[in-house]
This record gives sequence, C-alpha cells and structure tokens, in this order.
Amino acid sequence: MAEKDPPGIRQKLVETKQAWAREGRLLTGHTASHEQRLPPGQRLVKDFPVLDLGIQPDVSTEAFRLRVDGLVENPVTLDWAWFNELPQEERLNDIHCVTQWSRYDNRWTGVPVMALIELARLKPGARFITFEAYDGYTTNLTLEDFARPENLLAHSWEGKPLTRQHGGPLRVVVPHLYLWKSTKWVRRITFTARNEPGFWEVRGYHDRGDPWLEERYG
Ligand SMILES: Nc1nc2c(c(=O)[nH]1)N[C@H]1C(S)=C(S)[C@@H](COP(=O)(O)O)O[C@H]1N2
Ligand SMILES: [Mo]
Repeated sequence: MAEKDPPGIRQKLVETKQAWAREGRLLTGHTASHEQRLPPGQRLVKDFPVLDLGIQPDVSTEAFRLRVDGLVENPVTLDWAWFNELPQEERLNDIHCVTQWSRYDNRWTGVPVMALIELARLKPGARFITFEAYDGYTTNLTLEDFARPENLLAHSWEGKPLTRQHGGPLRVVVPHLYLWKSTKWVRRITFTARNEPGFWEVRGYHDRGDPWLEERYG
C-alpha cells in the first residue's frame, strides 16, 4: 500500500488493476480511427457500471465546495448556488472505461469546462490540470485535453441529478479519454505548470489514455 493511499479503498481491486497494467491485459495491439465508434478491445454495455475505489463519499449540495486554483488570476471556491449560476448546457456522448466497457449516448447536463476556465482566467504558464475528489482520488490532464467544448462538469445524467454512485453531486466528464480521467465527486481543480500524475497514472496507467490509440497502460 502506497503511503498516500486514500483510507478505505478497495485494495484488492487496486492490486488487480495494477497487475493488468503490468501484464498489458486487454491490449489488442490495434489502433483505430474515430470513424470506428467502438474503440479497439472495448465491448458495448447497456447498463451503467459503477467503478471507483469503493469509498463513494456522501457529499450534500449544502456541504459541496469546488475549489479552482493554481495558475489562475481568479482563484475561486464555488458553493452549489454559485456553481449553478454558471452557464448550463447539455452534452450527448459515449464513454469508455479501461476495464473494457463502453456505453453509448449518455446525456449529461452541467457547466462546460470552457465556462470555468473563463471564470478562473488562466495565467500564461498553466499547462496541466490536477483533479482532487472527495474520496481522495486524483487524476491529471493536459490543458489541451481539458479545454474542449464537449467537456462538462456534470451534475445530471439523463435529466436526473447524478447519483452518489456515479459521482454526484458533481463529476467531470471528458469523453474522448478513458473514463478514469473523469473525476467523480470532484472538489478541486488546480492549474499547474508541470504534469502531476494521479492515482492510476502512478500505478501503471497511461498518462493520457486515448481509447482509440489504446493508451491503456504507460
Ligand atoms: N473520485 C473518483 N473518480 C473516479 C474514480 C474513482 O475511484 N474516484 N474512478 C474512475 C474510473 S476508473 C472510472 S471507469 C469512472 C467510472 O465512473 P462510473 O462509476 O460513473 O461509471 O470513474 C472514474 N472517476
Ligand atoms: Mo475505469
């Protein structure tokens, strides 16, 4: 167990997924163009599996805060009311988990990432983002992968508030990368000059995670 592991995580699941990374499990050795809707090695599901470290924090909208900081001119701590005053939009997209399932046509509602970036006003040195969640999970993205019009900070799925299992009250949705990059129960978004690998990235998972390039491990 690594020293900074969030307390209470499903250690067995973490060990299994780390072993997959070591063994290169599920790799087909093929890449694909985006015209192929299902990325290589993935299989389509109709249900909506739940995947996380097993903690599933209970965050009420009253207690919820989202801290946005780092290399920004305007660091903010948004409460639920303030967050909901930001522009709301809907997105329809496919999601792809590295454990092999993909799910088509998910309808999310929330605040476009671009609106948050506008609010925070990035300093010129901001090139990477670190996400922290209420369960202790972390992940990282480049600014290029984060600042895309389809990316959302989502509070609803199929017109209903996100359930706790799926990361409610608020999660990140970055559909062009494997779903481990989409932080559930997000509490902090930090803009940085340097890349800081997160929970799975330090355990053998790819730094970027493009499903069509099969960037599972790295
Ligand atoms: N906070 C947090 N976010 C997380 C995770 C987690 O353990 N904690 N797991 C990631 C992984 S590996 C996946 S596949 C998706 C699963 O999202 P879902 O449970 O809504 O399907 O959440 C991602 N975001
Ligand atoms: Mo995952």
